[in-house]
Amino acid sequence: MMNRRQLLGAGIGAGAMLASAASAQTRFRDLPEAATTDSPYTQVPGRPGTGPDYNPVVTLNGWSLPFRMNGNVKEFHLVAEPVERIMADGMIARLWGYNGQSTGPTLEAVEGERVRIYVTNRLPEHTSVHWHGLILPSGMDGVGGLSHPAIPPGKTFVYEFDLTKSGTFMYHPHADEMVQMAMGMMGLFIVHPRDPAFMPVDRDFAFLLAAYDIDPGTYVPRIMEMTDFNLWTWNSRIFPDIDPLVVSKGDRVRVRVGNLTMTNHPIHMHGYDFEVTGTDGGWVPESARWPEVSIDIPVGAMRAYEFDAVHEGDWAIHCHKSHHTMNAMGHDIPTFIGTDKRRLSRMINRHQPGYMAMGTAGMADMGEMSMEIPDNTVPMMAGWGPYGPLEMGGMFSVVKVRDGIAPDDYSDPGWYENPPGTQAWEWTGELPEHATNTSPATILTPRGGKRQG
Ligand SMILES: [Cu+2]
Repeated sequence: MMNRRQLLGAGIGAGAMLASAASAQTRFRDLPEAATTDSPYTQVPGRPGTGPDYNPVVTLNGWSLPFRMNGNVKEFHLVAEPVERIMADGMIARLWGYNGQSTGPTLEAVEGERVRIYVTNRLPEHTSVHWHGLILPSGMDGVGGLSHPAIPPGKTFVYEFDLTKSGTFMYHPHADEMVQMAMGMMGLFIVHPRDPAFMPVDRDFAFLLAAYDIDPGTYVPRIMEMTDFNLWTWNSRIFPDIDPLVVSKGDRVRVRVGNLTMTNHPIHMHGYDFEVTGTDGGWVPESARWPEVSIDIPVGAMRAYEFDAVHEGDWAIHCHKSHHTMNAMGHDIPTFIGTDKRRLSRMINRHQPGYMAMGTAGMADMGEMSMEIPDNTVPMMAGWGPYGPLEMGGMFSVVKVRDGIAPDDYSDPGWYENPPGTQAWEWTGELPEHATNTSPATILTPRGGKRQG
């Protein structure tokens, strides 16, 4: 069963594949066609029809860039340009990105291949592309002014190098870097192992952590912000509109997470322990792995972790910094917990009948009510589950593990139905007396002790 977004995603995914077929026909032209998409939905790539085989990565709310083989060289065409990104229903961001989207498309190739990447600059200023983590000639490293002159607006540069190792890498500008990354310019570069039997997985997910500061009612990020961001995204997408990670029970699953924000993000997944199997430096040998349930992704780094999907259910996956699972919010609000504002509310209501005192019993009411919000923003807490509001935003999604999902099926299976007797329930009987500890033997500093004297 596909919902609207997956139909859209699938449709445009098929379009991207047509574009790929079309680009194969133009292989003898000078410049490969630059595929583009306006879809913010996950587009599941098909297996490569040409070049060495690999099991493609599924980029959450993203896509993989079509390529063409030119002899033995795999050719891509990246276009740096202004884009509009639908971060969530009701929220558009005017960003800079690649080939129609921010974050940019994922590049996928195979260890040992030679790649030729055409980069066309349609930005109003110069740019460059740095290939984070890849081992390549100094002149291909993409640091504007150091490795080569920056790419002027309107010009196309070519990067060409051999992929000497497999792993998860990233690309981003190294020219006016602070501005261009704050505007959303980044993407993933996946190099698959030459040997398909090396660390195979059934499902291979990838996403980039990206943070923006976009005031409610506006569209362009405040590029000078250094710490106080208000939109914490996975691939420039926020909950409740980050697609779920759909998995069939028994699958071996890899999740690759890259961090191009300015702070660390402890990514926590419920229901499992897992092992970190890769960094942007390479694969982690089995003897050096240990079990985790959260993995901190440092700034400018990537981690890949793996698990066997043996536990059915709906399992939250999120950044464990609780402010990073919120959408646009102010941080300079006083705490009202424990304050009785009833009399104040009555007084204000005489002048402003709609006024409600909020926050006196926590802020969960924010998740349920539909307050009027400015144009082009999203509520701070959002998302409804089968049992009520999820009260989440930002960097949050759900790993959905179900029995018998077809290998290529990533469509949302709906909410998990917990088997009878396996769900927390309300107790309505007598409560046992709760334990207290008033024994003098266990009180280290007795009340009325000597200090008072
Ligand atoms: Cu975070």
